[in-house]
Amino acid sequence: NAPESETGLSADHIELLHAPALDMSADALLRDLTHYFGRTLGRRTISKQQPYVYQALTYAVRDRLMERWNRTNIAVERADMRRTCYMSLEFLMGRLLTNSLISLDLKGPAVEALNRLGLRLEDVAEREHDAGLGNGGLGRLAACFLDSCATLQLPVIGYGIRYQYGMFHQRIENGYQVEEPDPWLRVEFPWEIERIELSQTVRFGGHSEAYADHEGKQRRRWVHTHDVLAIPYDVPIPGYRNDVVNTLRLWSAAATDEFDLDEFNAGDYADAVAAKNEAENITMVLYPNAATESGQELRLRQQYFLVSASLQDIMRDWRQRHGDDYSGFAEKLCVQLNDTHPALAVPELMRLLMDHCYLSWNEAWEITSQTMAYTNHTLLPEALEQWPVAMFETLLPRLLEIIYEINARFIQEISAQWPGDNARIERMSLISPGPHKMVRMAYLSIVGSFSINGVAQLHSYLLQKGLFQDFAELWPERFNNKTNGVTPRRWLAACNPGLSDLISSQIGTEWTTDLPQLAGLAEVAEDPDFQQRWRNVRAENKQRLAKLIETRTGLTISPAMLFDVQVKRIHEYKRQLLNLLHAVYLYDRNQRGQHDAQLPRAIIIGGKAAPGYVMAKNIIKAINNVAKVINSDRRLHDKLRLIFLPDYNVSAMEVICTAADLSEQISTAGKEASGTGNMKFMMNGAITIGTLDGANVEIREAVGDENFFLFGLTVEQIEAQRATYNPQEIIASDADFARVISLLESGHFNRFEPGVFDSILHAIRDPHDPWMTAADFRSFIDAQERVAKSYSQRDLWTAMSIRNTAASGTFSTDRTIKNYNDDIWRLDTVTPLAP
Ligand code: B1H
Repeated sequence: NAPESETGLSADHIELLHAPALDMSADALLRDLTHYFGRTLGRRTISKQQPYVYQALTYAVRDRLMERWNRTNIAVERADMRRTCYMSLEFLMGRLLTNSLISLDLKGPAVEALNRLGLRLEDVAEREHDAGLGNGGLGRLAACFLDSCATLQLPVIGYGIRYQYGMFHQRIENGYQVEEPDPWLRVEFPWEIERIELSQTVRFGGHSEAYADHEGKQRRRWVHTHDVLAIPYDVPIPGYRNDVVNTLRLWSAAATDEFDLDEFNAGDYADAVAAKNEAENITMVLYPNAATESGQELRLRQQYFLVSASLQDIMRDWRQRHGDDYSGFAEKLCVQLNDTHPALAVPELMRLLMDHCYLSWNEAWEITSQTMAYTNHTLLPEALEQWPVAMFETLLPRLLEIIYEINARFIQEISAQWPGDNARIERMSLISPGPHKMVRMAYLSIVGSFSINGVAQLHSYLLQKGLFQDFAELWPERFNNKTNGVTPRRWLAACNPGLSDLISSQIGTEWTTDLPQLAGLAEVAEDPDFQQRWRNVRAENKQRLAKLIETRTGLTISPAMLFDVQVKRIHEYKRQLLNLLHAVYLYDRNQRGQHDAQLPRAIIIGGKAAPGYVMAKNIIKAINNVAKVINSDRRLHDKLRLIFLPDYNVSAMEVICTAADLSEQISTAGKEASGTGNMKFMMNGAITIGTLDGANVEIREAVGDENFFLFGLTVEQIEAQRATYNPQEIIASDADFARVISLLESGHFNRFEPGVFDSILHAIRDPHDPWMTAADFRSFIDAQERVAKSYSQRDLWTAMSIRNTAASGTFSTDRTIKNYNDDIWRLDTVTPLAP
């Protein structure tokens, strides 16, 4: 028996709760900041370039999060609340300081504290590196979800990987993309708390064998494995002014303390230690593929590492509260799989329940398939993950056995329902046929989940009609839609303070947590005074973006121009090429003195290409070449500019989305699952030019056709015209299009670089072009002419802009998360313990 402490608690388990809650005033913040700056960080002098004031302020803010974090966790634990684990290989968090200050209602005090040091919050916040642990939409969605879960008081924990190197930085050299590493942890990341006491061991390799337990029961175990240590780092996720602080738990790989004794005894001590380095490689780098280029064994290791460490963490927590009774597991826990990247959670939970907890197959399967839920994010067949069976055999032999067993039982189920339908079995099998057998991760996810959702109405519909048709026929009740959103805290309140204040002056401040209230702005859409104030704010924002562009490219643009913006990953289906064709078209008309082309316009394009995606890199080169010619033509200076903005990321978007007039959402219909940039632009008052694809469909419905520039073929038309698609003929029969193509062919944009446009021209003219760029050219040009006409009517454009913001209320992740919770998670809300 442990001795009684003075507090009367047993000494081996004292909960050391904080003394009085910390002061939230500017004075207290300044005192703490000074303490951390001088005493903890050991710095004496403040300089603009250093990160130390930022770090000291972050420590002070973190202290204030910490007490709320504890009080949230205690409340969840005491009530043994049902929880959701959001499992994702990507969390694209961006910067955290401003967001945390706003959530804690500490922005005013922070501004004041810094003012007393002669500093501005914007400058200090700029010192923070983006946490770039994601590629694009999928990773940023996960980050927005965490914000909304905390704001809605839902006990949701994010599980991810703490990559040493995040998304690469992009430089442009002679028009080409050059990748540079992002060693974001080089300067300490002050938001994380290492929790080495919660480390887990993850196994790889070895083999699976049968054995008899002490009762003589036949069991299986995984032996002779190479083990890797998983160390968790927790990041606090504050809700908006509600004292809730949730957790993002990121795993980092390290070598275990054990040595290979054979090598050790052979005297190769140093080699034995050095070999341990390999373990750390697992979490070294984020794979920069927006649409999978799969097959890399290290990527499979990452996926299993995340899944196994997280599920073991969940099991440890479970045993603490429930011992060996797993009967209520699925009632207390939901695991949401962010695409198929963590799909190994299905066989891994089976393994843990059977091999470690000694449950039967049926018991384990009941729990697993009632716990997992799967979100699909893409219809592109090339992005559907498959892993070679051969890779499983060497890397994850025990999991492969379990996958085979899941498949065998699943095929029995199909045979029972469709006797003799072998074609169906082959179509639906978790293992693809052929000499190089593959595990189909999407099918594994579907079979192992009670809910399967797409990310926009159209996308979910197409999933059920196409890609997953067989499964939707078998289990229609499992399929549902959850249209994406974005968090209005980061994507309006924090990034656009000018517009936020204007909005609040009109409709009050509740919109930050009840975004549909923005609808109240429609009333003043035509009010001249409000319109003027709206334009003033936007003009300031455009100035800010112009400055960013000047810093990054040296090019100056006038805020009087129409800011026509397309920022997103570079991919053929997103059709940056179509945008480029329009730029060349405008250039050509300007050269010929055509009057309708005189609307001053700055076309701004930004985005990264996957390093191995040659075509995407060629598109970047082409944009830069055309830009160079346009931008060096003095006569065009105030009329047309084309800008490629390098190193597009979350914090760039925080500037860009507040300043765009026109939002380019021009993917081939049926290819963009949802899009979320489209929502950020709309919320901040940009008007969309777009196809009927992804969430554009819902955006247009919400704002009305008269406030949206629609163009292009529909999904049905695309599919109907594909067989007879003849781009050469389309080009030949359209004089403007023909001029654009011949200008690109002429060498005008690549005088001393023959051939750099060849692959692009070939793709546009290819009758098998999957993206059918030529098919939408004329319709796009016409829509752009409507844009120009509307923009030249100042008041009309302002009204359209206000109406877009007013109609964006449904695109908050608060709404998305409520949908997830109502239909899938069914969590109660947590009230943090009172201080
Ligand atoms: C989306 C991805 C993705 N869909 C593979 N799929 C990856 C696929 O590293 N990989 O292997 C990474 C990401 N990302 C995007 O998800 C969709 O294209 C968008 O339309 C959608 O808005 C977003 C969020 O749902």
